[in-house]
Amino acid sequence: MLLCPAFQPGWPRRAPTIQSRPMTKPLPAKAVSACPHDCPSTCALDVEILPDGRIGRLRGAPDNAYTAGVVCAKVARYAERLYHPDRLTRPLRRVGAKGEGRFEEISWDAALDLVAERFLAAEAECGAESVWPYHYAGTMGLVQRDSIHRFRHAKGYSRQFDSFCTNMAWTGYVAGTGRLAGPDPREMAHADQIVIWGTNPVATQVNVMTHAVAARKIRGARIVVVDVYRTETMRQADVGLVIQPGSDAALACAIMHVLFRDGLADRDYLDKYTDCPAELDAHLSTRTPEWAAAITGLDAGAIEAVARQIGTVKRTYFRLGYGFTRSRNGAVSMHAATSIAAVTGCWQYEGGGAFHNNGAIYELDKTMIEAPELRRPGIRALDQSQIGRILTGDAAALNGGPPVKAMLIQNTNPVSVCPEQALVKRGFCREDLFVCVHEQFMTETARMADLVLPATQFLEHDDIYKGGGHQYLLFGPKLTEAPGEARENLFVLNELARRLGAADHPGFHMTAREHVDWMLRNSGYGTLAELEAGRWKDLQPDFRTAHYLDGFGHRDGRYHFRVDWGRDPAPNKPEGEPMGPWRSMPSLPDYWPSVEAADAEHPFRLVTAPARSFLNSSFTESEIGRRKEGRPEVWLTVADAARAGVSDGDRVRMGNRRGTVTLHARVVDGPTPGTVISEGIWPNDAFEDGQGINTLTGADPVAPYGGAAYHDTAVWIRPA
Ligand SMILES: Nc1nc2c(c(=O)[nH]1)N[C@H]1C(S)=C(S)[C@@H](COP(=O)(O)OP(=O)(O)OC[C@H]3O[C@@H](n4cnc5c(=O)[nH]c(N)nc54)[C@H](O)[C@@H]3O)O[C@H]1N2
Ligand SMILES: Nc1nc2c(c(=O)[nH]1)N[C@H]1C(S)=C(S)[C@@H](COP(=O)(O)OP(=O)(O)OC[C@H]3O[C@@H](n4cnc5c(=O)[nH]c(N)nc54)[C@H](O)[C@@H]3O)O[C@H]1N2
Ligand code: SF4
Ligand SMILES: [Mo]
Repeated sequence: MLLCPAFQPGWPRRAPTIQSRPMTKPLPAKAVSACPHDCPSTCALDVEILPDGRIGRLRGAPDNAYTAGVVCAKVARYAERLYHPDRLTRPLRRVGAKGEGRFEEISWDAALDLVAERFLAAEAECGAESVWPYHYAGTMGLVQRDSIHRFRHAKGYSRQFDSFCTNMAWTGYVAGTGRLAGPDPREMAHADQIVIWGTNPVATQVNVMTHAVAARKIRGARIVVVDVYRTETMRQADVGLVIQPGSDAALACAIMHVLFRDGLADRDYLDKYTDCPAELDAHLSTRTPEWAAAITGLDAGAIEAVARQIGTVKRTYFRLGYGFTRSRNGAVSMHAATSIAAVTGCWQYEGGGAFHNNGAIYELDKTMIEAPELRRPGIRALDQSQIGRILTGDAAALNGGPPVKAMLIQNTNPVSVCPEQALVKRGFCREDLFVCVHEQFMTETARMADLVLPATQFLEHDDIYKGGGHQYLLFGPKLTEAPGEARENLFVLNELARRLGAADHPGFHMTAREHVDWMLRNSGYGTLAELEAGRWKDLQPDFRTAHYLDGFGHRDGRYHFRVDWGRDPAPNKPEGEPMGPWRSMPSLPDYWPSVEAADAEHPFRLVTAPARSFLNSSFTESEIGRRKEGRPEVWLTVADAARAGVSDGDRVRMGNRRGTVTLHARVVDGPTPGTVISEGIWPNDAFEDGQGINTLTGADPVAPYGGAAYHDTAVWIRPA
């Protein structure tokens, strides 16, 4: 396989460092903001301004009812990231070989001219679709994240199918409810039982714990956690269920079986609010606890017990995460877990129901930011998870269009976070591919670029944020100057559009504040001045709406146990694109054995769960975070370690047909036999041979229409 120098050990790893310039403008003593990171909590922040004008500690706003004064440790010490000596501060042009890491400084004008020239050349050679603006959610700010769509539509560049994160989760939830919204997340504090399913909030969205623990303190609520290993969240739970990866639907079906069998299903509720309860009851008659025990690895008694608890406690709040949907059967699992709440009818009660994400409540008019009216018909969408296949010329992944010849990348670090990493790296090594990366740090993706542009961080630009895990709209103003010549995403896109002769749309001539104000006014939410004065806007729907007491989101107003996966709403599918492998999906809740199963050659199933001190690939620049996380490891049980012939602390190799990584073994108790865990998306160069964890994960599209199954990978493990 072709390997660039950048991916061979021993090459320079660090960017040229330029110290950030000292602050000159005086600032108020305290300021407000919102966390921009890709995290459902979207915390309201109080920002401390030190006497010398620099940013001090960040704290959770105590008067925000969801944040309630709590933020995670990595954001509390944000000054470390803001003033990090490795911040990019000048535009850099590659002078060495691709990926070698040698750059020279150039001016912004020269840099932007170069991008425009290369984009026009690609367009002339292969058509506009050969340019692929590539992005994700490094910032969740709506202006700085989504303006790239206005840019792509104005030029007719390739569209992007966002498949990293939310597809299976959102699709599975909406298949049941018909709408991506649920009971007020603050109601968790009024629950008598909280089922935290397939998420590790102590690490990934700390505020869930605030409200769950409040319920325990105030009401003596029981906390149940379903995961595939003993996470920090499970350690704080009253009941912990450790199951086989990808087996959640079996657990959910057995719970519903017991509810029907033992008269714990709410028949009145089912008749009034659901589509086919009798059919579901009959279908589940063979999905017994014993049946599920064999699939999940739990014992049947434990399933009976938790089913009884769920059936008898009316105020049960299901907090359903993303983790358990990152499997090839993830949408089916999410739908099955959500369906439990419809069988017990707990939706009717305060503190009851099933919550995943509140995306549907905002109804924002983003047309000025995204300019959908400029979109030309027939432009292909490219799957962000399949960038490796796309850049190496896979015809199916190219979706009937030309090769990709030029890219602008903002807000994401694909060389680290994408599946099939070996292919991704090979693609970025292509000499005929022009890549411009706009970044805060010299990430592994930036190091592969022809041109690197320095980006602002959230305290250095204006933007607006909405909480997926709550119901607030929040503004985060520019509070401090960026180091050196770092510029916001909006600046880059507007300037490029101008140079490319595509800046007719008024959105290319507005500041971030003007965009926010326009969006608020046109969405019926007042003005930016009003939002700033009130600090945030609480958009929680009323109780009856949030609990679906006037009907669910489907046209018939009912919760759907029966799903037509090929035709039902597909919340993330790009318009006009085909479905994925949906045809064999079960139409009623069921265990669907479509996971990447272990076999004789790959006896272990790997889950790549998040690390507490990192957020995806962000915060890996933090010395404190790296120290806390230690080193890349694979965690396995004593029996599995023996089976692999390795011991605690050993250097080991872990691999499959996609590649091999080298890391250290840690023996833990917890996962079911055959399940191994590797926490964190460590930088690739934290691994001995530069091959990161996503070398092992697959980019095959997950049912029903695509997505990445990051926690569903069969591997072998050997002594190194
Ligand atoms: N093995 C494994 N891989 C995974 C996952 C997993 O669980 N396991 N999770 C997947 C998931 S859910 C996701 S969402 C993806 C996310 O993966 P990424 O999209 O890479 O996520 P982030 O680290 O949040 O952000 C990427 C970059 O955005 C940059 N950035 C932040 N703000 C700005 C800005 O204002 N402007 C510009 N230009 N850049 C900015 C940051 O510096 C950072 O380098 O990873 C996926 N990859
Ligand atoms: N500290 C930190 N916070 C983060 C992130 C991070 O990387 N680090 N990432 C951010 C992003 S982009 C997102 S999308 C969210 C995601 O946050 P979550 O919704 O929490 O999802 P995941 O992080 O993918 O995984 C959560 C848990 O799911 C478990 N899991 C994996 N497979 C299965 C399964 O088959 N069944 C069950 N029951 N459990 C399973 C994992 O072991 C893990 O403990 O977090 C955000 N917050
Ligand atoms: S918990 Fe999430 S939203 Fe809150 S500060 Fe941390 S990363 Fe940001
Ligand atoms: Mo994500």
